Amino acid sequence: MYNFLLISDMNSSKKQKPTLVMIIVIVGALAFLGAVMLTVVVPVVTIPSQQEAVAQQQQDNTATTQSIMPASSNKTFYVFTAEIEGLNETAAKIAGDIYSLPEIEVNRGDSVTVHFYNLEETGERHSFTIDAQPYSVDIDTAGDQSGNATFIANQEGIFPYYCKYHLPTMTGELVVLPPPQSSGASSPPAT
Ligand SMILES: [Cu+2]
Repeated sequence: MYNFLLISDMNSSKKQKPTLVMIIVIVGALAFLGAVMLTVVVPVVTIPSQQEAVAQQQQDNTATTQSIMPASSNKTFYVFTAEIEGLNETAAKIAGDIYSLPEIEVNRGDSVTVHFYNLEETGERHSFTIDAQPYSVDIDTAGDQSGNATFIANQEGIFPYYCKYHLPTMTGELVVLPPPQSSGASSPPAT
C-alpha cells in the first residue's frame, strides 16, 4: 500500500518524464513486436491464399476461354469425293461413291464452312447437298472442281447431306450439338 502510494506520488510529481519515456519504450517495443509478428505470421497465412488466388485466376481464365469459344467458333471442313475400292458397281447395281467425311459435327451457333472437292478425272458430277430444314446447302461440282459453302448451324439435330447424283450410297450426317457452354453448365453442384 505504501509502495503504491509512493509510486503514484512519483508519477504525479517531478518523476513524470521518466515514466513517459518508459511508456514510449514499451509502446515502441510492442509496436516492434507487432511488426515482427506481422512479417513472420502474415506470409504463412497469405501464401496459401495467394496460391488459391492463382488457382482461381487459372479457373477464371479457363472459364473465359470457354465462354468466348461459341462466339468465335468458325468450323471448317474439307470433304472429298471417294470410292469404295473393289466394288463392282455393275454387279452390285449401286454407286460406289462416298464422301471422305461421313459425319460433320458442330455446335449450335457455329459458323460452318464446307470445302467440297470433286476428284473425278472423268468429269462426273458430285454434289454436297443439305435440304433438311432449316438448312439449304448445294455445292454442285463437275469433275476436278471444288466449291464451298458457309452457313450458321442455328438448329440442333441430325441433318443428312447427300450427293444428288449418287444416292443412296453417297450420304453423310451433319450433327449439330448444343453449344459447349450449356453442356458444361449442365453438371449440377453437389448439394
Ligand atoms: Cu456423287
